[in-house]
Amino acid sequence: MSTGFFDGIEPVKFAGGDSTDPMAFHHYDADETVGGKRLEDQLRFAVAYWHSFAWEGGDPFGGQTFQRPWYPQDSMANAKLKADVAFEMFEILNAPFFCWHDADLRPDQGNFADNLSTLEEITDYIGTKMEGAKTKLLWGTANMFSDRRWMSGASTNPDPDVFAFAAATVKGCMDATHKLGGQNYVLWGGREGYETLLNTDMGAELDHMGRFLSMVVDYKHKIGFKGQILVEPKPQEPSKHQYDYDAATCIGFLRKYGLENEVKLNLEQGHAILAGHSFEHEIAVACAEGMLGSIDMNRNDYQSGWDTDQFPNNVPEVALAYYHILKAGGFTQGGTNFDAKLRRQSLDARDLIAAHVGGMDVCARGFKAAAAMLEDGGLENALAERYAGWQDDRARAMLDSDLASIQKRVLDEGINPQPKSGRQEILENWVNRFV
Ligand code: XUL
Ligand code: CO
Repeated sequence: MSTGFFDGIEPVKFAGGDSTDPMAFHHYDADETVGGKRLEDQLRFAVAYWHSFAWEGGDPFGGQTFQRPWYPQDSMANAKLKADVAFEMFEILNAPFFCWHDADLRPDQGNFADNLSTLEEITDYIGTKMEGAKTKLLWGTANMFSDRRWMSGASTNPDPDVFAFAAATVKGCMDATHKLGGQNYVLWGGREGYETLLNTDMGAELDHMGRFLSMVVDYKHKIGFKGQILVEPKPQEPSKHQYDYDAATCIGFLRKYGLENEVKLNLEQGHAILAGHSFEHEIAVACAEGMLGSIDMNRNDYQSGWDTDQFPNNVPEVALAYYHILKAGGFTQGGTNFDAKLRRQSLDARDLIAAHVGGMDVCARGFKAAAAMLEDGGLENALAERYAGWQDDRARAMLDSDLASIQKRVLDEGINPQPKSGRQEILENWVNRFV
Protein backbone atom coordinates (compact mmCIF):
# COMPACT_ATOMS: atom_id res chain seq x y z
CA MET A 1 0.00 0.00 0.00
CA SER A 2 1.34 3.40 -0.99
CA THR A 3 2.19 5.98 1.68
CA GLY A 4 0.60 8.67 -0.50
CA PHE A 5 3.64 10.94 -0.03
CA PHE A 6 4.35 11.07 -3.76
CA ASP A 7 0.69 11.09 -4.85
CA GLY A 8 0.26 12.51 -8.33
CA ILE A 9 3.90 11.91 -9.28
CA GLU A 10 4.49 9.34 -12.00
CA PRO A 11 7.65 7.25 -12.48
CA VAL A 12 10.18 9.47 -14.26
CA LYS A 13 10.57 8.71 -17.97
CA PHE A 14 13.24 9.51 -20.52
CA ALA A 15 11.54 12.05 -22.78
CA GLY A 16 14.52 13.15 -24.91
CA GLY A 17 16.20 16.48 -25.50
CA ASP A 18 13.16 18.16 -27.05
CA SER A 19 10.88 17.66 -24.04
CA THR A 20 10.20 20.70 -21.84
CA ASP A 21 8.93 18.65 -18.86
CA PRO A 22 11.09 19.45 -15.79
CA MET A 23 10.06 16.12 -14.23
CA ALA A 24 11.38 14.02 -17.15
CA PHE A 25 14.88 12.92 -18.12
CA HIS A 26 16.21 14.74 -21.15
CA HIS A 27 19.68 13.18 -21.22
CA TYR A 28 19.57 10.17 -18.89
CA ASP A 29 18.31 7.11 -20.72
CA ALA A 30 19.33 4.23 -18.42
CA ASP A 31 19.48 1.79 -21.33
CA GLU A 32 21.50 3.91 -23.73
CA THR A 33 24.93 2.41 -24.43
CA VAL A 34 27.71 4.92 -23.80
CA GLY A 35 31.39 3.98 -23.68
CA GLY A 36 30.51 0.30 -24.13
CA LYS A 37 28.02 -0.05 -21.25
CA ARG A 38 24.47 0.95 -20.33
CA LEU A 39 24.40 4.43 -18.80
CA GLU A 40 22.83 3.04 -15.64
CA ASP A 41 25.78 0.65 -15.25
CA GLN A 42 28.30 3.40 -15.96
CA LEU A 43 26.92 6.09 -13.66
CA ARG A 44 25.60 3.85 -10.86
CA PHE A 45 23.47 6.59 -9.26
CA ALA A 46 22.75 6.43 -5.54
CA VAL A 47 20.24 8.36 -3.42
CA ALA A 48 21.61 9.59 -0.07
CA TYR A 49 19.11 8.61 2.62
CA TRP A 50 20.28 11.31 5.03
CA HIS A 51 19.75 14.45 2.96
CA SER A 52 16.59 13.19 1.25
CA PHE A 53 14.76 11.71 4.23
CA ALA A 54 16.51 12.46 7.54
CA TRP A 55 17.55 16.11 7.13
CA GLU A 56 14.70 18.35 8.25
CA GLY A 57 15.65 21.59 6.49
CA GLY A 58 17.66 23.31 9.24
CA ASP A 59 20.65 25.60 8.83
CA PRO A 60 22.91 27.36 11.38
CA PHE A 61 20.32 30.12 11.75
CA GLY A 62 17.05 28.25 11.79
CA GLY A 63 15.49 24.87 12.40
CA GLN A 64 13.21 22.54 10.56
CA THR A 65 11.38 23.85 7.49
CA PHE A 66 10.13 20.53 6.10
CA GLN A 67 7.03 18.80 7.44
CA ARG A 68 7.18 15.11 6.66
CA PRO A 69 4.75 12.46 7.84
CA TRP A 70 7.68 10.47 9.37
CA TYR A 71 8.62 13.29 11.82
CA PRO A 72 9.46 13.26 14.66
CA GLN A 73 12.13 10.71 13.77
CA ASP A 74 12.12 9.14 17.22
CA SER A 75 10.12 5.93 16.80
CA MET A 76 10.42 2.67 14.91
CA ALA A 77 7.01 3.25 13.36
CA ASN A 78 8.22 6.49 11.81
CA ALA A 79 11.54 4.89 10.78
CA LYS A 80 9.53 2.27 8.85
CA LEU A 81 7.30 4.89 7.26
CA LYS A 82 10.46 6.76 6.21
CA ALA A 83 11.81 3.55 4.64
CA ASP A 84 8.51 3.00 2.80
CA VAL A 85 8.66 6.52 1.36
CA ALA A 86 12.33 6.11 0.45
CA PHE A 87 11.63 2.96 -1.55
CA GLU A 88 8.71 4.68 -3.29
CA MET A 89 11.13 7.40 -4.38
CA PHE A 90 13.74 4.86 -5.55
CA GLU A 91 11.05 3.33 -7.75
CA ILE A 92 9.88 6.67 -9.16
CA LEU A 93 13.49 7.50 -10.07
CA ASN A 94 14.39 3.93 -11.11
CA ALA A 95 17.42 4.46 -8.83
CA PRO A 96 19.90 1.57 -8.92
CA PHE A 97 21.46 2.35 -5.51
CA PHE A 98 21.07 4.12 -2.16
CA CYS A 99 23.39 4.92 0.76
CA TRP A 100 22.83 5.41 4.49
CA HIS A 101 24.28 6.28 7.89
CA ASP A 102 22.97 4.20 10.81
CA ALA A 103 21.48 7.36 12.34
CA ASP A 104 19.41 8.06 9.21
CA LEU A 105 17.65 4.72 9.43
CA ARG A 106 16.76 4.19 13.07
CA PRO A 107 15.61 6.38 15.96
CA ASP A 108 18.38 7.26 18.43
CA GLN A 109 17.68 5.60 21.79
CA GLY A 110 20.77 7.16 23.37
CA ASN A 111 22.56 3.93 24.31
CA PHE A 112 24.56 1.44 22.33
CA ALA A 113 22.58 -1.75 22.94
CA ASP A 114 19.24 -0.22 21.91
CA ASN A 115 20.75 1.55 18.91
CA LEU A 116 22.26 -1.73 17.76
CA SER A 117 19.03 -3.67 18.07
CA THR A 118 16.95 -0.98 16.32
CA LEU A 119 19.58 -0.87 13.54
CA GLU A 120 19.22 -4.64 13.14
CA GLU A 121 15.44 -4.38 13.11
CA ILE A 122 15.26 -1.56 10.56
CA THR A 123 17.89 -3.11 8.28
CA ASP A 124 15.92 -6.40 8.33
CA TYR A 125 12.88 -4.36 7.31
CA ILE A 126 14.86 -2.62 4.57
CA GLY A 127 16.26 -5.99 3.45
CA THR A 128 12.72 -7.24 2.86
CA LYS A 129 11.91 -4.10 0.87
CA MET A 130 15.08 -4.60 -1.22
CA GLU A 131 13.91 -8.10 -2.18
CA GLY A 132 10.97 -6.56 -4.00
CA ALA A 133 12.92 -3.66 -5.50
CA LYS A 134 15.75 -3.15 -7.97
CA THR A 135 17.59 -0.69 -5.71
CA LYS A 136 20.79 -2.03 -4.17
CA LEU A 137 23.01 -0.66 -1.43
CA LEU A 138 26.02 1.28 -2.75
CA TRP A 139 27.38 1.88 0.74
CA GLY A 140 26.65 2.06 4.41
CA THR A 141 28.43 4.20 6.99
CA ALA A 142 28.29 5.23 10.65
CA ASN A 143 27.31 8.71 11.75
CA MET A 144 30.04 9.43 14.28
CA PHE A 145 29.75 13.21 14.21
CA SER A 146 26.22 14.37 15.16
CA ASP A 147 25.74 13.12 18.71
CA ARG A 148 27.53 15.08 21.45
CA ARG A 149 29.52 11.98 22.44
CA TRP A 150 31.58 12.42 19.24
CA MET A 151 32.37 16.10 19.77
CA SER A 152 36.11 15.46 20.35
CA GLY A 153 36.40 12.78 17.69
CA ALA A 154 35.52 9.10 17.25
CA SER A 155 38.66 6.97 16.77
CA THR A 156 40.81 10.05 17.54
CA ASN A 157 39.00 10.91 20.78
CA PRO A 158 41.27 11.44 23.81
CA ASP A 159 38.80 9.27 25.77
CA PRO A 160 39.40 5.53 25.08
CA ASP A 161 35.74 4.80 25.89
CA VAL A 162 34.74 6.84 22.85
CA PHE A 163 37.23 4.84 20.75
CA ALA A 164 35.52 1.70 22.06
CA PHE A 165 32.04 3.10 21.29
CA ALA A 166 33.23 3.98 17.77
CA ALA A 167 34.67 0.48 17.18
CA ALA A 168 31.43 -1.12 18.42
CA THR A 169 29.38 1.21 16.21
CA VAL A 170 31.40 0.54 13.06
CA LYS A 171 31.19 -3.22 13.63
CA GLY A 172 27.40 -2.93 13.78
CA CYS A 173 27.28 -0.78 10.64
CA MET A 174 29.63 -3.12 8.73
CA ASP A 175 27.47 -6.10 9.72
CA ALA A 176 24.34 -4.28 8.50
CA THR A 177 26.05 -3.22 5.25
CA HIS A 178 27.20 -6.80 4.67
CA LYS A 179 23.74 -8.19 5.41
CA LEU A 180 22.19 -5.85 2.81
CA GLY A 181 24.78 -6.75 0.15
CA GLY A 182 26.47 -3.34 0.25
CA GLN A 183 29.14 -2.82 -2.39
CA ASN A 184 31.25 -0.44 -0.28
CA TYR A 185 31.69 0.69 3.31
CA VAL A 186 32.58 4.38 3.83
CA LEU A 187 34.30 6.22 6.67
CA TRP A 188 34.07 9.99 6.74
CA GLY A 189 35.82 11.52 9.72
CA GLY A 190 33.82 14.67 10.39
CA ARG A 191 35.21 15.01 13.92
CA GLU A 192 38.52 13.22 13.26
CA GLY A 193 40.59 16.35 13.53
CA TYR A 194 40.83 19.22 15.97
CA GLU A 195 39.38 22.53 17.07
CA THR A 196 42.67 23.75 18.59
CA LEU A 197 46.19 22.34 18.63
CA LEU A 198 46.45 23.61 22.21
CA ASN A 199 44.56 20.53 23.45
CA THR A 200 45.53 18.04 20.72
CA ASP A 201 48.20 15.32 20.57
CA MET A 202 48.18 14.94 16.80
CA GLY A 203 50.68 12.05 16.64
CA ALA A 204 48.67 9.93 19.07
CA GLU A 205 45.38 10.74 17.34
CA LEU A 206 46.75 9.76 13.92
CA ASP A 207 48.13 6.49 15.29
CA HIS A 208 44.75 5.67 16.83
CA MET A 209 42.98 6.49 13.58
CA GLY A 210 45.42 4.29 11.63
CA ARG A 211 44.95 1.40 14.04
CA PHE A 212 41.17 1.82 13.92
CA LEU A 213 41.15 1.63 10.13
CA SER A 214 43.33 -1.50 10.25
CA MET A 215 40.73 -3.10 12.53
CA VAL A 216 38.03 -2.18 10.01
CA VAL A 217 40.01 -3.89 7.25
CA ASP A 218 40.66 -6.97 9.42
CA TYR A 219 36.96 -7.21 10.23
CA LYS A 220 36.02 -6.91 6.56
CA HIS A 221 38.14 -9.98 5.81
CA LYS A 222 36.88 -11.83 8.88
CA ILE A 223 33.23 -11.58 7.81
CA GLY A 224 33.99 -12.07 4.10
CA PHE A 225 32.70 -8.65 3.09
CA LYS A 226 33.61 -8.22 -0.57
CA GLY A 227 32.90 -4.49 -0.74
CA GLN A 228 35.52 -1.77 -0.92
CA ILE A 229 36.52 0.12 2.24
CA LEU A 230 36.58 3.83 1.41
CA VAL A 231 37.65 6.94 3.28
CA GLU A 232 36.18 10.30 2.30
CA PRO A 233 38.51 13.31 2.32
CA LYS A 234 37.32 16.71 3.56
CA PRO A 235 39.58 19.50 4.81
CA GLN A 236 37.39 20.99 7.52
CA GLU A 237 33.79 21.48 8.64
CA PRO A 238 32.64 20.48 11.17
CA SER A 239 36.19 20.34 12.64
CA LYS A 240 38.52 23.29 12.14
CA HIS A 241 40.97 20.83 10.61
CA GLN A 242 40.24 17.25 9.54
CA TYR A 243 43.01 14.68 9.20
CA ASP A 244 41.54 13.32 5.95
CA TYR A 245 42.22 16.72 4.39
CA ASP A 246 42.30 15.81 0.71
CA ALA A 247 43.11 12.86 -1.58
CA ALA A 248 46.87 13.30 -1.35
CA THR A 249 46.81 13.55 2.45
CA CYS A 250 44.65 10.41 2.72
CA ILE A 251 46.95 8.48 0.41
CA GLY A 252 49.96 9.43 2.53
CA PHE A 253 48.07 8.35 5.66
CA LEU A 254 47.05 5.01 4.12
CA ARG A 255 50.65 4.30 3.08
CA LYS A 256 51.98 5.18 6.53
CA TYR A 257 49.67 2.59 8.13
CA GLY A 258 50.17 -0.03 5.38
CA LEU A 259 46.58 0.22 4.13
CA GLU A 260 47.23 1.40 0.56
CA ASN A 261 46.12 -1.89 -0.98
CA GLU A 262 43.05 -2.24 1.24
CA VAL A 263 41.38 1.17 1.31
CA LYS A 264 40.34 3.50 -1.50
CA LEU A 265 38.81 6.95 -1.65
CA ASN A 266 35.26 8.26 -1.85
CA LEU A 267 35.74 11.71 -3.36
CA GLU A 268 33.20 14.50 -3.02
CA GLN A 269 33.02 17.50 -5.34
CA GLY A 270 32.13 19.95 -2.56
CA HIS A 271 34.98 18.72 -0.35
CA ALA A 272 37.45 19.18 -3.21
CA ILE A 273 36.31 22.82 -3.51
CA LEU A 274 36.70 23.37 0.26
CA ALA A 275 40.27 21.99 0.01
CA GLY A 276 41.06 24.52 -2.71
CA HIS A 277 41.11 21.91 -5.48
CA SER A 278 39.00 21.17 -8.52
CA PHE A 279 37.05 17.90 -8.44
CA GLU A 280 39.06 16.56 -11.38
CA HIS A 281 42.27 17.29 -9.45
CA GLU A 282 41.15 15.04 -6.60
CA ILE A 283 40.03 12.34 -9.04
CA ALA A 284 43.31 12.53 -10.98
CA VAL A 285 45.33 12.23 -7.74
CA ALA A 286 43.37 9.10 -6.73
CA CYS A 287 43.53 7.58 -10.22
CA ALA A 288 47.28 8.12 -10.46
CA GLU A 289 47.59 5.85 -7.39
CA GLY A 290 44.88 3.38 -8.42
CA MET A 291 42.82 4.47 -5.41
CA LEU A 292 39.60 5.87 -6.86
CA GLY A 293 36.70 4.10 -5.17
CA SER A 294 33.50 6.10 -5.59
CA ILE A 295 32.24 9.68 -5.78
CA ASP A 296 29.79 11.99 -4.01
CA MET A 297 28.53 14.23 -6.80
CA ASN A 298 27.31 17.38 -5.12
CA ARG A 299 28.50 20.90 -5.61
CA ASN A 300 29.23 23.74 -3.27
CA ASP A 301 28.26 27.33 -3.79
CA TYR A 302 31.47 29.05 -4.93
CA GLN A 303 30.62 32.24 -3.05
CA SER A 304 29.58 30.86 0.33
CA GLY A 305 32.76 28.97 1.34
CA TRP A 306 30.94 26.22 3.23
CA ASP A 307 29.54 22.82 2.42
CA THR A 308 26.20 23.63 0.78
CA ASP A 309 25.69 20.09 -0.64
CA GLN A 310 23.70 21.10 -3.71
CA PHE A 311 22.68 18.89 -6.59
CA PRO A 312 25.10 19.16 -9.54
CA ASN A 313 24.14 21.64 -12.26
CA ASN A 314 27.36 22.41 -14.11
CA VAL A 315 27.82 20.13 -17.12
CA PRO A 316 31.39 21.16 -18.07
CA GLU A 317 32.64 20.49 -14.50
CA VAL A 318 30.88 17.15 -14.33
CA ALA A 319 32.23 16.21 -17.78
CA LEU A 320 35.85 16.73 -16.71
CA ALA A 321 35.30 14.67 -13.56
CA TYR A 322 33.85 11.75 -15.54
CA TYR A 323 36.57 12.14 -18.17
CA HIS A 324 39.21 11.25 -15.58
CA ILE A 325 37.06 8.46 -14.13
CA LEU A 326 36.48 6.94 -17.57
CA LYS A 327 40.13 7.28 -18.49
CA ALA A 328 40.95 5.20 -15.41
CA GLY A 329 38.48 2.51 -16.52
CA GLY A 330 35.22 3.76 -14.96
CA PHE A 331 33.58 2.59 -11.75
CA THR A 332 33.89 -0.98 -10.57
CA GLN A 333 32.13 -1.24 -7.20
CA GLY A 334 31.78 2.53 -6.73
CA GLY A 335 29.19 4.86 -8.17
CA THR A 336 27.75 8.37 -8.24
CA ASN A 337 26.14 9.20 -4.91
CA PHE A 338 24.10 12.39 -4.65
CA ASP A 339 25.29 13.58 -1.25
CA ALA A 340 23.03 16.54 -1.94
CA LYS A 341 20.10 18.18 -0.28
CA LEU A 342 17.24 20.38 -1.35
CA ARG A 343 17.31 24.07 -0.53
CA ARG A 344 15.32 24.59 2.67
CA GLN A 345 12.58 26.46 0.81
CA SER A 346 11.97 23.45 -1.47
CA LEU A 347 9.21 21.98 0.64
CA ASP A 348 7.37 19.69 -1.73
CA ALA A 349 7.67 16.00 -2.56
CA ARG A 350 7.89 17.15 -6.18
CA ASP A 351 11.05 19.17 -5.36
CA LEU A 352 12.73 16.04 -4.03
CA ILE A 353 12.07 14.18 -7.27
CA ALA A 354 12.97 17.16 -9.49
CA ALA A 355 16.31 17.58 -7.68
CA HIS A 356 17.32 14.00 -8.45
CA VAL A 357 16.00 14.16 -12.01
CA GLY A 358 18.11 17.27 -12.64
CA GLY A 359 21.19 15.79 -10.97
CA MET A 360 20.93 12.56 -12.95
CA ASP A 361 20.42 14.49 -16.18
CA VAL A 362 23.41 16.79 -15.60
CA CYS A 363 25.59 13.76 -14.84
CA ALA A 364 24.34 11.89 -17.92
CA ARG A 365 25.04 14.88 -20.13
CA GLY A 366 28.52 15.35 -18.65
CA PHE A 367 29.25 11.63 -18.86
CA LYS A 368 28.30 11.51 -22.54
CA ALA A 369 30.56 14.47 -23.24
CA ALA A 370 33.39 12.71 -21.38
CA ALA A 371 32.87 9.50 -23.33
CA ALA A 372 32.83 11.45 -26.61
CA MET A 373 36.09 13.22 -25.67
CA LEU A 374 37.74 9.89 -24.94
CA GLU A 375 36.43 8.34 -28.12
CA ASP A 376 37.68 11.25 -30.19
CA GLY A 377 41.11 10.76 -28.62
CA GLY A 378 42.28 14.33 -29.27
CA LEU A 379 43.35 14.97 -25.68
CA GLU A 380 45.02 11.57 -25.46
CA ASN A 381 46.97 12.23 -28.65
CA ALA A 382 48.09 15.67 -27.44
CA LEU A 383 49.25 14.13 -24.18
CA ALA A 384 51.12 11.33 -25.91
CA GLU A 385 52.79 13.87 -28.17
CA ARG A 386 53.83 16.05 -25.20
CA TYR A 387 55.53 13.14 -23.46
CA ALA A 388 56.81 11.43 -26.64
CA GLY A 389 60.45 12.21 -25.78
CA TRP A 390 60.24 9.68 -22.96
CA GLN A 391 59.71 6.89 -25.50
CA ASP A 392 63.35 7.34 -26.53
CA ASP A 393 65.63 4.59 -25.14
CA ARG A 394 68.25 7.00 -23.88
CA ALA A 395 65.63 9.07 -22.08
CA ARG A 396 64.28 5.99 -20.29
CA ALA A 397 67.74 4.70 -19.43
CA MET A 398 68.36 8.02 -17.66
CA LEU A 399 65.82 7.05 -14.97
CA ASP A 400 68.06 4.11 -14.02
CA SER A 401 71.28 6.11 -14.01
CA ASP A 402 72.63 8.84 -11.73
CA LEU A 403 73.36 12.56 -11.63
CA ALA A 404 77.05 12.23 -12.59
CA SER A 405 76.40 10.11 -15.71
CA ILE A 406 73.59 12.40 -16.75
CA GLN A 407 75.86 15.42 -16.39
CA LYS A 408 78.49 13.70 -18.52
CA ARG A 409 75.91 13.03 -21.24
CA VAL A 410 74.70 16.64 -21.21
CA LEU A 411 78.31 17.80 -21.68
CA ASP A 412 79.24 15.14 -24.27
CA GLU A 413 76.14 15.63 -26.39
CA GLY A 414 75.78 19.37 -25.83
CA ILE A 415 72.13 18.89 -24.72
CA ASN A 416 70.37 22.26 -24.84
CA PRO A 417 66.55 21.91 -24.50
CA GLN A 418 64.27 24.17 -26.53
CA PRO A 419 60.96 25.13 -24.76
CA LYS A 420 57.75 23.96 -26.48
CA SER A 421 54.24 25.35 -26.16
CA GLY A 422 51.95 23.71 -23.57
CA ARG A 423 49.05 24.56 -25.95
CA GLN A 424 46.61 25.11 -23.07
CA GLU A 425 44.23 27.37 -24.99
CA ILE A 426 44.12 24.98 -27.94
CA LEU A 427 43.25 22.11 -25.59
CA GLU A 428 40.60 24.18 -23.80
CA ASN A 429 39.04 25.03 -27.16
CA TRP A 430 39.10 21.36 -28.00
CA VAL A 431 37.24 20.42 -24.80
CA ASN A 432 34.70 23.17 -25.43
CA ARG A 433 33.52 21.39 -28.57
CA PHE A 434 32.19 18.54 -26.42
CA VAL A 435 30.57 20.37 -23.51
C1 XUL B 1 29.82 15.23 4.95
C2 XUL B 1 29.70 14.10 4.01
C3 XUL B 1 29.09 12.87 4.58
C4 XUL B 1 29.70 11.61 4.07
C5 XUL B 1 29.16 10.38 4.74
O1 XUL B 1 30.32 16.37 4.38
O2 XUL B 1 30.01 14.21 2.85
O3 XUL B 1 27.73 12.92 4.34
O4 XUL B 1 29.49 11.48 2.69
O5 XUL B 1 29.32 10.42 6.12
CO1 CO C 1 29.93 12.96 1.20
